[in-house]
Amino acid sequence: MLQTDIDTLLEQARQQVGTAADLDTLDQCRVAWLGKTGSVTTQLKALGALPPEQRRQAGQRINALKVELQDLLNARREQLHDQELDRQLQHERVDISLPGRQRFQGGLHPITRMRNRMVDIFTSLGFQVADGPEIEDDEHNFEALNFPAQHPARAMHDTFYFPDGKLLRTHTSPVQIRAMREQGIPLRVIAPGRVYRSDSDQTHAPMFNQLEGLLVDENISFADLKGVLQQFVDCLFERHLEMRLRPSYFPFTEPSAEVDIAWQQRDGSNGWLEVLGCGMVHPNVLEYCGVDSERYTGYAFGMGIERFAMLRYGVKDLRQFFENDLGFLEQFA
Ligand code: 2U9
Repeated sequence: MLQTDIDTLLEQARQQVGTAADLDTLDQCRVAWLGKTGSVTTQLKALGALPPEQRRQAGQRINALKVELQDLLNARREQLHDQELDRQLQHERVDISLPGRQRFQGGLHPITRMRNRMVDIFTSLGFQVADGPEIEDDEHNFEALNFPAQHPARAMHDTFYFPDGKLLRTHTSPVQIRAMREQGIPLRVIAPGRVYRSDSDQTHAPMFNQLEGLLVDENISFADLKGVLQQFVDCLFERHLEMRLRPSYFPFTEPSAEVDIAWQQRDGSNGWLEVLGCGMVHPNVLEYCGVDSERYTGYAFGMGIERFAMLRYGVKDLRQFFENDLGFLEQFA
C-alpha cells in the first residue's frame, strides 16, 4: 500500500467519520476498515506476499494507519455519546415530586402469629411441641382414638380419603398417639398443625389449624386441666376472662367438656363464647397406646387456631385467612 493511497484513505475516513450522524453509522465505518474483511485488515493480511525488503515498511505504514483510524473512531464515538446525553438532558425531565417506590414490608401470617403465641404459652407451662404426618391412616386418626368402626362420630368428621384408604388427618390427635407410643409416660405435648375436613362456609374451611394438648402422668385430675386452660386463656388475651365448662362428648375423652369464655358482644353485653374442647383421656385410648390406665390418667384439649385469631384480631370471616389478599394481610405486618 503506497503512502499516497494511505493519505487518500485517511482523508476519506476523516470526512466519513466527521459526518457519521450516529453510533450505527460509525460502526459501519469501523467494520468497513478494521473488521475481519475490512480494507485495512485485508492489506495487513496481504503483507506476507510482499518481498521482505518492502514488507517491513509497508507493515509499519498500515499499522500506523490502523491506529489513526481507531483514534478517529474513538474520538467521534465519544462526541456522539456526549451529543446524545445533551439531547436527553434537554428533552427528558425527571419529576422529582413523584413519590418514591415503596418497599414492601413482609410479615408473618396472622395464623402463624397466633400459633406462635399459643405455642409460647404452652411451652412456658412445660409442654413440648410434637409433629406428625398430615396423611394418616385410619388406625392413628380414628381407631386408636376410640372411634369404633361404623361409629357415627367418624361421619361427623367429613374425612377426605385417598383411594388407598389413607386419609387427611381430621385432627392433630394422631400426633399425640404417636408421641405417647414413642415417648411413653410422663408426657406433656402440644400438637399444632393443619387438619382437613370436607366442610366449607363462613366459619368452616376444608383446611384449618388446630392446637391440641395432651398430658399424661400419675394423679392427673380434671382440676389440673381447668387450671391450665384458665392460665392459657388469661395469658392469650392478656386479661382475666371468666371461663365455664359444659358437659360434652368426644370418643377419646371421658368426661368431656366444651369451654366457653365470657366475651363482650357487639351490643356491649356479655355473652358466652365456645372456644375449645377438652376432657380426661379415655382409658381405652391410653390402653391402645400401651399405657396402664389403672396407674396413669391424663387430660387433653383441642382448639382451632383460626377461631382464636378471629377473636383476637377481630376477623369476621374465616375465609379471609386463606385468600392471601395483601390488603388484609398487610394489616398484620
Ligand atoms: C389423644 C387423646 C385425646 C384432643 C381433644 C378436643 C377435646 C376438642 C375440637 C376443638 C375445636 C376440635 O378444632 S376443633 O374442631 N377438639 O374439642 N380435642 S379433647 O383429645 C385427645 C387427643 C389425643 C391421644
